[in-house]
Amino acid sequence: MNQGDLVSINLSSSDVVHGLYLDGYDLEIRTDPGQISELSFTADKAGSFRFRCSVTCGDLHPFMIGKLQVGPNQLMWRGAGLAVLAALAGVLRFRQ
Ligand SMILES: [Cu+2]
Repeated sequence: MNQGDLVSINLSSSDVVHGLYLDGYDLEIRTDPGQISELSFTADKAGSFRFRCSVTCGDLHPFMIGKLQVGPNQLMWRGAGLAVLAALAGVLRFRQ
């Protein structure tokens, strides 16, 4: 996944109430047993963000963790690189 992508999370539970809290983005959803909760957002920050269950749900609660990896916006960097190359080409042409 890259910066600028739309992220859609469907959270479902088959036993008790669970939640999902995403660090860095400060987003949270909860879901009841048998239900599906949906969270959509634009991944506008690049980096590595931890998420965890936000409801104390049982013995395995501390292990309900994960990581969301958002890569840099490659199109933006490619665009910036092309702009630099174009500027250099312009400078070199002026020197001749
Ligand atoms: Cu939990």
